Amino acid sequence: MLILPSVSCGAAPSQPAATAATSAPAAATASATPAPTASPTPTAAVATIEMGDNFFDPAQLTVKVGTTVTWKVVGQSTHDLAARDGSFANRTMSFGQTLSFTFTKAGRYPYVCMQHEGDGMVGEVTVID
Ligand SMILES: [Cu+2]
Repeated sequence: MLILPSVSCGAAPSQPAATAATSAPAAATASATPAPTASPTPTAAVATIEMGDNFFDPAQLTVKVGTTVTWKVVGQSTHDLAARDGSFANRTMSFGQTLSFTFTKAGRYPYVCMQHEGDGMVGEVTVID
């Protein structure tokens, strides 16, 4: 339904007729900026370890120094993380929650889910130069 304003010859002589038409926001945002969209930075190394219900996937992972590893809970249970050397840890995490840790030193980093260590929910990240 369309209702047209039926004010043909109103009693308002001071109508700002077409003055507001010049300040319309033009489409100036479409300037051709050559954004470097197709250049995935190869320096930011990342890896993901999924935390299922009572296992890490992958349980064994080898990364290079400087890699940021993100653990993500994909199971329905809650889980936690604890590196045996204490370099990273997180309390109870539920579905979708993550913990990221950047490894800056080479070495082996065994870790566990403290709740399910007895069920074999253990993993290890090996960091190489
Ligand atoms: Cu767990």
